[in-house]
Amino acid sequence: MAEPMEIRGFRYWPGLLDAAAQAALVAELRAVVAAAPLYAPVTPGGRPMSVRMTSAGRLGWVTDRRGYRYEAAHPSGVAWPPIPASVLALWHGLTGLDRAPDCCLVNFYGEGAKMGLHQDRDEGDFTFPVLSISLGDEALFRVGGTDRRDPTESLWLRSGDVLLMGGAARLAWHGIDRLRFRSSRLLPGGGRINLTLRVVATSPSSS
Ligand code: MD6
Ligand code: FE
Repeated sequence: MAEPMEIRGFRYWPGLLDAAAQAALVAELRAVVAAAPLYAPVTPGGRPMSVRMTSAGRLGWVTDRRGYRYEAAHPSGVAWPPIPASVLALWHGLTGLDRAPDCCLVNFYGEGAKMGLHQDRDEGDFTFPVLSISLGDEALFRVGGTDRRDPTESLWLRSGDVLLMGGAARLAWHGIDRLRFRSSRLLPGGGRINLTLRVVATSPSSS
């Protein structure tokens, strides 16, 4: 595996997935979305998010008026589909962990979508890292420190890029400021997919 770059404690592999691997992953994600359709989430404060969302795995991350949390089923009631094998292989290869992730959160960004600065802290154990895979259009990722007021820096995430947020960076603030819509031809209608793999650790998963 190529040596990663380091950015604010994140490990970063630009272009880790080649065009064929990206296309194969999109095909696997079409099956995920067919089983568990993308939906438009709402924050606990009642604000609609601009990204559409679904999950694969034992647990899915959801948000609605009842709060941010992990659930065993899609809002429609269907079980989340399994995490694609190629995604699990990346997780194990890059993290070196035997433990499988519980959740693969799938975020879809259409034209104009973004994600506010946040920490990922709905999991039970922050000693496990979060692995992020970007597909499709380029997106401006902003990353700071563990304090909301820490200075931030920005980088353009491109299709096939992979980031690992662990150690001191596990609780770093981060977000997506904007997209260069249609900067990639991976998705015929344009847009961006981001996958984040998480260990939720509320109970052991099979690995
Ligand atoms: C995104 N990523 O790239 C949003 N979270 O669309 C995240 O929120 C993220 O890249 C945890 C770890 C890595 C990430
Ligand atoms: Fe995040």
